[in-house]
Amino acid sequence: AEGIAGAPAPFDKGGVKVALVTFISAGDFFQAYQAGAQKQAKDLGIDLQIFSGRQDAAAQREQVEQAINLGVKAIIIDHGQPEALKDVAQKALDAGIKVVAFDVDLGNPAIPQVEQSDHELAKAALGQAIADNGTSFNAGYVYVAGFAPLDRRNEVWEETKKANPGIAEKARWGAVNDTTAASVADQTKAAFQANPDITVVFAPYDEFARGVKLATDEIGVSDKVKIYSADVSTADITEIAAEGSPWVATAATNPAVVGAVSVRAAAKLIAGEDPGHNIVVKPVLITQKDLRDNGIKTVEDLNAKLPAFGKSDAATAPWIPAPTQ
Ligand code: SR1
Repeated sequence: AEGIAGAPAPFDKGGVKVALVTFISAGDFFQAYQAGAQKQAKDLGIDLQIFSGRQDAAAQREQVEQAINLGVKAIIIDHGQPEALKDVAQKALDAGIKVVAFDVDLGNPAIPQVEQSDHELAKAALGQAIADNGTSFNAGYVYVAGFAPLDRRNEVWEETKKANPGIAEKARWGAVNDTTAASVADQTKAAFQANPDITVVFAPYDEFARGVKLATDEIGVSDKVKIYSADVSTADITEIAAEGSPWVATAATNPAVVGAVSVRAAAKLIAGEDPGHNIVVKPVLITQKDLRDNGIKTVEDLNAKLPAFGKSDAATAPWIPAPTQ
């Protein structure tokens, strides 16, 4: 890869090796995140090697070790289980390798943390749920503990219930695996069978929301239920905007932007610059009505309509080229 004229070393020469070690690789969010990271890497002359996660903590740990042995200049760790990663992340730092974490708290002051402002994201989605349904409703909640973004969103869910005693959580379910949406669909059917009075589902991960919609469509209750989620992709937009869809709002960043920010943070560290410790990409609220009224059909349409969604100023520098779309 070519270097960037006027950039600090080693970016003036190009060919800088960086690893992106993921925990979850499947699904629209993670694919778009990786694509955004890869685009920004290309523009920076970075040779980005992506290690695919299979929700396997031992394998991810092993991949961090492999990246260290490859002699990369930085490792981006995308999700994962902190206890399986803390010591190998420290091993990388000890070897002079910079480390950036996205959505996994490694509790290390030398490791910047990229996140999406999950509290704000959950507040936006739940604020819309209350605007649409009032402060008294029977809710279903999709959650899996142990993932930093889901745990942060859960804090807001707990606060929201506390502040609104009329919100009754009738059932809670969730799964994160190779086929998250299908697993959540099966669980949703069981939850609705036991609690047919659920009218609102908070499903703050798009794979969860997709699973809930699959189930409510299949059991014929989509006209009685409203789904509020996190994340967005072009496929999600199609599902949300579809005639009769129960999926009425989502709060989301553009995951490609988050991927680009993660790579820029790593690049700044390599160049000896400080990207900040907490690097936050702000979400926007997207409603079914917005999508329909504005004829938004793709993530590219959202980029064009909502500049705050399509780019982020986080971890920028004059020598870092803006990512090409
Ligand atoms: C299992 S964690 C899934 C979440 O990670 C990212 O933060 C995405 O927003 C997704 O909702």
